[in-house]
Amino acid sequence: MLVSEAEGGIQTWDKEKEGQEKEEEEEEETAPSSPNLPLAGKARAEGPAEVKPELHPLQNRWALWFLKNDRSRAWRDNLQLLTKVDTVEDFWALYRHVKLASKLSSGCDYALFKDGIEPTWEDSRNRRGGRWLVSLAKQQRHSELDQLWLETLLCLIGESFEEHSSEVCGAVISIRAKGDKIAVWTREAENQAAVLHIGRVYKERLGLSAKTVIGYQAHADTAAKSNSLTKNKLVV
Ligand code: MGP
Repeated sequence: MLVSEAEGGIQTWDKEKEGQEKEEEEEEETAPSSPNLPLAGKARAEGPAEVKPELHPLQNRWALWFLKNDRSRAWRDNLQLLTKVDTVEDFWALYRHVKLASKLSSGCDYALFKDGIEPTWEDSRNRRGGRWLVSLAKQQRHSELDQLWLETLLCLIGESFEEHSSEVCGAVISIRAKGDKIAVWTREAENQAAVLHIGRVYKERLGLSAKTVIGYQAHADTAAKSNSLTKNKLVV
């Protein structure tokens, strides 16, 4: 199965299930479920009322995507939606459940995007946008990659960019032999104030030194490029 590299039991997201979950919650508290499947609805339905854990809702629902590069297929066909989370508890259940990014093989990506936005340049909410790109040296995979990705995820779900958090679409980690990459995608490359604010906060949250420069690139430029170098619209 395509996603087996990323996870050991998460069922891939099934849109039809979305409607069914509510019904199941109401009528079947004891329905068997995968102990590893992070579903807020089930957690809410379980347990006697007095010990019901309090769940902490996220401001947005987020979808985790996985991409395993199979060159025999179209790029979009390699993209798979794993699951969605909308509480802090579900986020941690998911994070603990999937493989660390550093353990994925080259060519794989994880992407965490707001529900409803696909992690593609073509999605209408990304089309005019771009990304803050953190390019890592090969040796950073073992020392820093997982920590940087976790911090990126926490910036997203914690809505860390103040009023500009609404500009954030998601983030992608790309495992590559030539050097791994982490990027935060925003929706409007021309919205300079928001892009700069997000870049500055993000760089600080990652703990990057002042002399490390990260660049913001428009997806339109990345998609049109003929080599790996896309010009930076902004740097911090
Ligand atoms: P990549 O995975 O973003 O970077 O894009 P990688 O593998 O480091 O390669 P490099 O070109 O940056 O050095 C690899 C290729 O995947 C792209 O050249 C596209 O062919 C395809 N691709 C990546 N993305 C994010 C998209 C996308 O959003 N839409 C489409 N149509 N193709 C994409």
